[in-house]
Amino acid sequence: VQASAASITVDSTIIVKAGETFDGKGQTYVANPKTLGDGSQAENQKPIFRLEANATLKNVIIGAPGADGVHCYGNCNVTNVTWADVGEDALTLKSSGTVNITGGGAYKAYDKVFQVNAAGTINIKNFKANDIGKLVRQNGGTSFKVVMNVDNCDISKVKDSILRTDSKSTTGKITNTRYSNVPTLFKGFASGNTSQS
Ligand code: DGU
Ligand code: CA
Ligand code: CA
Ligand code: CA
Repeated sequence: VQASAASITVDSTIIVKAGETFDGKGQTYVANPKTLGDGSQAENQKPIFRLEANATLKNVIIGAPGADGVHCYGNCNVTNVTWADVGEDALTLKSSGTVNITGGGAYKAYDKVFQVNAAGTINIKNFKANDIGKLVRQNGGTSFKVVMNVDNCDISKVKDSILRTDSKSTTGKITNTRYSNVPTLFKGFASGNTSQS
């Protein structure tokens, strides 16, 4: 990890070990495009941060290139993390658990912000998103159950939808949230599995 005046370039994924907290103190972290990924839509880029079970990431700005953002292996807490220019995606749940995203925001996501590749729960609270494809996407074609909750968020300029799944057991709930320029709130859910208030 090399520090510069403006940002910290990450050459190899920063691992936050089980139960530990990484506090970025408001500094900006960017991927080394040669080692982690260029933040394009190419798959198989590496994350800037890998959170092991029950790890916490807080007070971080992820700048460009964002590569594959943050990977969570089990429960994780992501507090006051802002993706200034989302790379391939912003955060992925890689193995089952509960992801709590509180505060922060995501901007300039060509496609997905939060990618869910394992059963679990994603709680998004007090979060802003602008200029995105989708806020949450359960991995296409999967049928495991994901509980998606969005509360007190501010979401604007969305191309596709806020929450999207192909799973008939997945649920989506949006409360107390402001939208502008959002074509669809929920896509692919079974009837009765969504609520908005
Ligand atoms: O099915 O799993 O886009 O985690 C194909 C792959 C793909 C994932 C996903 C991700 O869906 O790579 O970024
Ligand atoms: Ca992807
Ligand atoms: Ca982007
Ligand atoms: Ca990805």
